[in-house]
Amino acid sequence: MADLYVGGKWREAVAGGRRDIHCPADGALVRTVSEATRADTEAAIAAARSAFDEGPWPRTPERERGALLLRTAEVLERGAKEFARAESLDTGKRLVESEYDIADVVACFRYFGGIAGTSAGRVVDTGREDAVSRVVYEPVGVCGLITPWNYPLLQAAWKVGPALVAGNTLVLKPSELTPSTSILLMRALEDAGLPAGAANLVLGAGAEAGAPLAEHPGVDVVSFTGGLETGKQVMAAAAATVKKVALELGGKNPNVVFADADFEAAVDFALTAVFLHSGQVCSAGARLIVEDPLHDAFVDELVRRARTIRLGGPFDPAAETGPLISAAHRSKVEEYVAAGLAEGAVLRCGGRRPDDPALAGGFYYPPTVLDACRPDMRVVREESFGPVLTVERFSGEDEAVRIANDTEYGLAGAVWTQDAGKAQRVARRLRHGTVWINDYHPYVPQAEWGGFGHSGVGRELGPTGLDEYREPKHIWQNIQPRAQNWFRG
Ligand code: TXE
Repeated sequence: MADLYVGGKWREAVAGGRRDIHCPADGALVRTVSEATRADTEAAIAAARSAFDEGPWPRTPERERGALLLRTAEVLERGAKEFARAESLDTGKRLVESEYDIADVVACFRYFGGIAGTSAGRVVDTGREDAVSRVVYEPVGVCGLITPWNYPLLQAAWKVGPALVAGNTLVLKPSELTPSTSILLMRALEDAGLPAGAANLVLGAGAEAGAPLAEHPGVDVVSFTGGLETGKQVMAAAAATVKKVALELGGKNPNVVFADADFEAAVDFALTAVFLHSGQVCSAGARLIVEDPLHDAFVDELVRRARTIRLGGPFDPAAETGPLISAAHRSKVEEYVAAGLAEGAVLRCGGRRPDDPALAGGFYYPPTVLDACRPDMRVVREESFGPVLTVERFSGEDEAVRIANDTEYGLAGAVWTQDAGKAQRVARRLRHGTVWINDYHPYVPQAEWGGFGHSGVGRELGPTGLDEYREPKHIWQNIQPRAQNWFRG
């Protein structure tokens, strides 16, 4: 099937490569897709370049570009069932989670469609009567958008929405493991009337199909969501052509629970914080940091409930969470658990593959709780990206903040307390891009998302998420030009 989208045409990979996509829940073949090589990505960059330099899209009024995004949101909403099913088959996540994701995708397109034309620039006071000045926004140019496998369509929407509304053209390269919804997204943009070449799609492995988006001089900005090590490679490659770079590289996110927290709610959210989507969430609350007097009762209850979480495939109504994305990823999670135990962590539950034969065909790993952890352990410092919760303990506000900030990452975190003053103080001191108070996970497209430290560069969503795709330009006009005679001769 022709499933690369280049210059408004559906085509196959020039070298004829194909890749099988399997559902991580049971190994079933989902589809076979084209496997792009550098030549395909270069063709897509050329299409995006000419659509930017000569096509109508950058010159289309921003309100009209916004209207196209709103039409796309309609198409997505109408096709939500098909999108959700495709997302679940590729990722193995529960259908209900995919349905939430698609609703979030629709909300994202509506947000960026809705703010189109609302911040056209500003007039600047020159202090002179003979000169006027204003700042306007221009699109950056051709955007290379590289997305991961945990929220395939949502991550694409966070990039494609603002890139298009700002008047850029783009090449999207989704994870090679989860291409299906990106194909559907291109069809939705086509249905909504996007001009040829404004959005292009290549499918395939990172080193072949993705790397040119960071390296190629024809790309002006690369926006990447994925792992820290790949993010560093993308940033280094982008330096050669001084591209703008936006990176979201995950986190090792603290969930801080004070002794005065609402016990039941805090336990409940501590479970969803880390075990939602089997921990394959960049903002997963993988570090539970509990105040001393509460520690024992809290962890006992958490472990009791973690043991009851039911694993299963996307369409199993009894399942509460699904498999990991791949065999390689499950092995990585297992290595982190082993490393934690070797460094002195105490295994409270999970820690080995389930023996239920019904789960044997998928990459399942059970909710795992490691107690008695310290900030210097590898399993606490590095992202396992699996259903693995490490537990640390603290005494008092200052120590809570010190431990929660003792990480190279800084994407998200939470604080649980019924003392509103303490909640606000701690929230301000946490060096993380999102802080929840007495909650975990909610976000809205109106608010910025992104990280401090190694969690990345730049922000997605919110007005700043749009700014990543715009260049401010200062236009100065002297309305009564007269010779200055600075040089007298
Ligand atoms: O990600 P990669 P992987 C973390 C998580 C996970 C780890 C590795 O800890 O265990 O990353 O996962 C493309 N040039 N996150 O290996 O490699 C790749 O094809 C250009 C956190 O799956 O970072 C895919 O499209 N692109 C994260 C995308 O990069 C390249 C979500 C991400 O893949 C490339 C997922 C290259 N040289 C994993 N190499 C989050 N921030 O939410 C690969 N890619």
